[in-house]
Amino acid sequence: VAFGDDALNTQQKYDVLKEAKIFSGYPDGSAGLDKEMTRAEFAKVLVGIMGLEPIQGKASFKDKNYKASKWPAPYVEAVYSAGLMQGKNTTKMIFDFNGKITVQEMAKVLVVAQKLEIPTETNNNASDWAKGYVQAAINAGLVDAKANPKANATRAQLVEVAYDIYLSQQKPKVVSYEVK
Ligand code: 6LA
Repeated sequence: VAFGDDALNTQQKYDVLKEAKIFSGYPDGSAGLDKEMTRAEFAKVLVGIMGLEPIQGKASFKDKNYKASKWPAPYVEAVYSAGLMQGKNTTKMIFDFNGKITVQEMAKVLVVAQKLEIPTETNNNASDWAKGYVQAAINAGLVDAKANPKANATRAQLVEVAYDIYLSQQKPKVVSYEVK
């Protein structure tokens, strides 16, 4: 792992992300690592770590109470437009922005964001659509093989994944150029 990242525990990774204004934390100052997050909250985190621009004035989804004027929409629209999240039903256009994000959904976002290779062999209890994503995340050491993929993700699990994506975005890009 680059930069000795493994030296940081989850709280320290959270502190880095909080300093970068990606997580806000709770009014009492706690990280709430045992708590869960909604899909909209995670979309907001993703916008921060991927450096996306929130998209104003648009509401692509038909979820009840999903409106361009409400806070989740610009973040949901940004991750949708970037191809990081597509929602739960692309025919009915349901995002489920108030639903809790699960471990397998988190794994999919991680794999898409990091462009991880999806293995052909899987050995996990995820839903069919998620088996490859979860296996890729397990193989990359970013999801515990013992975690229940269908369970809601904890903020601790989300911090680990968010930090990994955040770091990969901070690394200098390799620029190739031709010398004539
Ligand atoms: C439309 C579809 O097949 N959605 C899948 C899956 O791709 C979705 O992944 C994420 C991370 C998302 O992109 O929003 O969470 C919800 C998942 O829903 C799945 O269908 C139930």
